[in-house]
Amino acid sequence: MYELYWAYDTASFGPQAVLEEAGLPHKLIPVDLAAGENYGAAYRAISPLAKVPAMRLPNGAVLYEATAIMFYLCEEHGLDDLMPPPRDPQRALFLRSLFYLSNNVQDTYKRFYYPQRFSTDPFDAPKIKAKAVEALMDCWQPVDAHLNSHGPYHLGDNFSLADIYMTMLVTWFQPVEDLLAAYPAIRSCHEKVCARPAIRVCLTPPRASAPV
Ligand SMILES: N[C@@H](CCC(=O)N[C@@H](CS)C(=O)NCC(=O)O)C(=O)O
Repeated sequence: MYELYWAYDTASFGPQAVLEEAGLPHKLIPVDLAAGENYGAAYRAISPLAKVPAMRLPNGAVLYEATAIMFYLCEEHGLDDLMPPPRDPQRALFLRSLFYLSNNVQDTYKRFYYPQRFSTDPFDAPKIKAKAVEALMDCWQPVDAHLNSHGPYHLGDNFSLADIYMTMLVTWFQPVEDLLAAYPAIRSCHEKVCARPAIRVCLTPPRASAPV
């Protein structure tokens, strides 16, 4: 059974969505980011940079990096519908879309969510965040253009990892309606992805613990 170190509304969405889509047995292990649990020694031994997701394989090995985990699951379980295999005609544009999302769009969110990490002066944070919003709007433009010409999904009629990754990153935009209003092809793809039962599981917030 896979053990996914996970927090709601984070990069653990991507691996969780692949596990759910493929119906692979797994256990979610919540990591309390708000309480700083990720910075404790126990979690650092799992993920040296103190990030979620991380995933323990049945053989005990631990993977981190959302894209790597998603790739691994697709390869290991032959999920060719989610990830075109080498020499598939759709493979090249698939790789472009997925790595554009993870290397550019996802990376730009760091400036929005962790502005204090980008300056020695805490008073710079509002300006860093404001600039990050501008950069995000620019980053999303090629995604919308691609979906507009190749959609409704990144691979035309075929739903794939790239769409999962896109929806994960769309949900991080605040307010999300500003992004969706500017980019109709992203909205159309995002709505299709969100309607999938497996994705709905991943979008559902965890229930608060019962009071003790
Ligand atoms: N490149 C990593 C990024 C992971 C990442 O930044 N995770 C965030 C949540 S979305 C996190 O754990 N942040 C905690 C922190 O940086 O303190 C991946 O894609 O897995």
